[in-house]
Amino acid sequence: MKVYDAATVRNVALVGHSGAGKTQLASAILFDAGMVNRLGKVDDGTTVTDFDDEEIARKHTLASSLAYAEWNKTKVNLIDTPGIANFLADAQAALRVSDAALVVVDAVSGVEVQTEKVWEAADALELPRVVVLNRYDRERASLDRSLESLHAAFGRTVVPIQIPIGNEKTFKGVIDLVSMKAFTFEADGSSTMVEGPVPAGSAEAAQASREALIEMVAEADDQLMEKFFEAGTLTQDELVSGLRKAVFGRRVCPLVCTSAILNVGIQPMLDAIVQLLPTPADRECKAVHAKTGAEVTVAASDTAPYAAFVWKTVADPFAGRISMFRVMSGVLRSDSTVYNLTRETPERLGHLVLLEGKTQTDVPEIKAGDLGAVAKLKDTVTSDTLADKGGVRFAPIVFPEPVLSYAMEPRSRGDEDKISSSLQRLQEEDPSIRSSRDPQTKELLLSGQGQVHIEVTVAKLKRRFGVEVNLKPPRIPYRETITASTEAQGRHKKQTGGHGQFGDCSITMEPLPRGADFEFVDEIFGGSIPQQFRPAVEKGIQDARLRGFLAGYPVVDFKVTLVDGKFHPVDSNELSFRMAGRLAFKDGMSRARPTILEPIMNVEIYAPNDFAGDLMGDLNGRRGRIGGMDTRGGMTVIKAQVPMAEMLTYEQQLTSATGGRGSYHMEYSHYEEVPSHLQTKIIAAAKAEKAGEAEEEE
Ligand SMILES: Nc1nc2c(ncn2[C@@H]2O[C@H](COP(=O)(O)OP(=O)(O)OP(=O)(O)O)[C@@H](O)[C@H]2O)c(=O)[nH]1
Ligand SMILES: [Mg+2]
Repeated sequence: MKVYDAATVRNVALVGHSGAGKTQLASAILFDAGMVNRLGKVDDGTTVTDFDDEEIARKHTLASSLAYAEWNKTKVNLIDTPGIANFLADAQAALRVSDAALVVVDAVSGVEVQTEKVWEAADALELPRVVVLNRYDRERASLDRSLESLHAAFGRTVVPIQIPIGNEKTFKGVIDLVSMKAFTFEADGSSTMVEGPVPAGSAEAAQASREALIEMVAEADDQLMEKFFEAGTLTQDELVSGLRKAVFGRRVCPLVCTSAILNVGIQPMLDAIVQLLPTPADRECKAVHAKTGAEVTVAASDTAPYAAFVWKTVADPFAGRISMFRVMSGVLRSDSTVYNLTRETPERLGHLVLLEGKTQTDVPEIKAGDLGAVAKLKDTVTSDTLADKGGVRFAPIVFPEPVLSYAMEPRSRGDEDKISSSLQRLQEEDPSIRSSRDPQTKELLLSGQGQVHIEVTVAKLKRRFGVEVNLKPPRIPYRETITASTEAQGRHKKQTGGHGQFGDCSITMEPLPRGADFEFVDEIFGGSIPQQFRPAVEKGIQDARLRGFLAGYPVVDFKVTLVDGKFHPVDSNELSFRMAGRLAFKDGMSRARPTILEPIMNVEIYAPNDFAGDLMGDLNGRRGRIGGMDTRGGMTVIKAQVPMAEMLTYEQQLTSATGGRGSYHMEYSHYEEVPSHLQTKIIAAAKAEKAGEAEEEE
């Protein structure tokens, strides 16, 4: 029966820069553990964890997926995560339910931009980690150079517990520095492993590396440090138990060497995972008591009340919704009813399953600490807690706000509704996308983390839901604001036969700090405008400010105070005051010295040192402000703030300038005023667009 106790489970997420070999590594692990009977390859589209059509087509992981390997009587749960920057949120979600991270690093490139991002994410969750130096069979692979970049980025806690035998094409095994044994492989993809003594030629290097490891382990613990000073070394037992403790306390991040494609070093790595990484029972998770709000810790104990955390949802048009969860405490049983504490509603659990990529195995129950999934939950979505009333709730996963929006056009008329409903389903699966309607152009907008993210979402729409859309070029979400305070008045008056229309309001407008959006204050004393019409004034101003003043972008970061007005006992109504509000806004804007704001991005660029000068020059040309520059081994890290409008074509530029060796990460920072010569262009473009639309309508 496939039910595992916490002590026999390890939950690890494979994280790291795209192309480091996470998926291939998962594939080799599953093969060596006998979970599958051939070594699946990313390049052939035959891995367990990249099963989605879009992943196979692109040869990249686009969503986290779950698999498990049984190794030394232990269930190693593996979450293969995407390395492409646009999908970072999914890697972060995976880390939330992991007890350790396997940080996969390319032995040629060393640390890359996404390596840093996942490292930061693991730091924030206080997760122990193992560094897997993969692709060691490639030309220019180097342990020394990789260590140099790892040390520069993350400090000296990264310590080899194995050293490679052979290099590049001759890489065929590793020397384990704890057992001082050599493990060699056929390097042909088979699982054959031969254990032997340390080869004579490597004895000295192995001894020196072992001593460095012993020193780091001793340093991590005061008692061991004393023993180390007395004896000059540690006993084997002290090393083994000390290393485990040091890993757990994040004083040592062990490094192992592998070639996932040739199946070299995978089994010693699995041994290290089982021996050195904490079990769910070793770690306590933070939670909040649902009733009292008190912070509590939850232990992975089967006898505690059940509590499970949903970390991922998959929207399958046929199988329905699949919810992936971690049982944080207690036991979850198939065919039982549980309570969704977040939505405050009962949920019926059907068959609980273990996942091996897309393959499901029914299980009667899933115990504390283990990962599993269940289909067809009614109301449950990502970040929800399943636990009894009065139980504990886990903090929701924070997904990044979208940074880029594209307008979509349905290919066939009448598909609009289907697009909206399908996007809603996809949003359940990927909360970092948004869909909305542009208030000015009425176009359907799809917002996400970047171009790849949007393209993948559009491809999913087609493959899974059969709807096709055309994407228009991305729109920069400019904003407008005011820079001066002013008084303004709006009067709407119409005489049409019987009842007329009359509304009049006086307002003041003043700038607010960036990010404050919009504030409306009613400061009318007495009844110059009757209470029931005042909200209409605010509505009118809201309508108008969302339509913009200079170039059709929403006006933000200002405050309107309603100070006075007039009304007519017969002719005044809501509509009249709404119109008056609009007119007052327009009147005020003409004097409030309006200006245009643009989004500024935080950008981090990683590239080999030789390119640093060119890249800095290029950033200057993009109106970038360089915030810092650092070297990590042979790589330069540049941090800069750059307007989003200048970054739309950056990906292609960086790839061609660095021959594909540079990488970057970008996230939204804040809004800033656009220089005035560029404002003129934005205004002209908006006018041209409007004129074009008017023509179309004719
Ligand atoms: N030579 C060599 N190639 C490898 C090795 N591991 C993976 N590759 C290749 O490197 C490429 C990327 O491997 P993946 O496993 O897809 O990398 P990933 O880290 O999952 O990438 P993302 O899914 O984009 O985050 C593929 O072409 C693999 O065949 C290795 O050890 N040696
Ligand atoms: Mg992958």
